Amino acid sequence: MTERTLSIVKPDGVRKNLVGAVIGRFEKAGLRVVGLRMLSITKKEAEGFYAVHRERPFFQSLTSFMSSGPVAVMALEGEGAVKKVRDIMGATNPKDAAAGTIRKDFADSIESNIVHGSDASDTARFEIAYFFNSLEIKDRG
Ligand code: 3AN
Repeated sequence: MTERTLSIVKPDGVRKNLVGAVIGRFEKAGLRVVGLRMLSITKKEAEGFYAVHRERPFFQSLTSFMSSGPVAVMALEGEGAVKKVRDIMGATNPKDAAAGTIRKDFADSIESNIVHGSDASDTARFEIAYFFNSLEIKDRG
């Protein structure tokens, strides 16, 4: 099924000059970039984005990290896009990530793990709408 997902090159990925490398891996896997922006999000905006993790012990640290520098936010479209992106990213903790995944190759820790990808199609709809307006990306209808 053709679907959309949201990915973010996190502040550590931008600091390490990995924006192109991350997008390249997605494109090589057949995903199309349908929305793309550089943003510097505030702590409050990061808290809104990660609201589902509000009660988790790492919430404050995660939202501080996500607002610590610019991020590259993108909407990707393709066959099974949600799972494809998560497979290319690798496990949340780079120590557990499979060889050849973005997190295995580039991430320093479970928090500074280079990249975000939506975990399901409905989450993706919320996350894409959080960062892109209707001038930038249209509903597929
Ligand atoms: P994923 O990004 O692989 O879907 P989630 O949704 O469980 O992982 O977690 C969201 C983000 O929170 C992760 N990308 C990571 O940066 C951070 N995170 C998850 N677990 C931890 C943890 N135990 N300690 C610190 N940060 C964490």
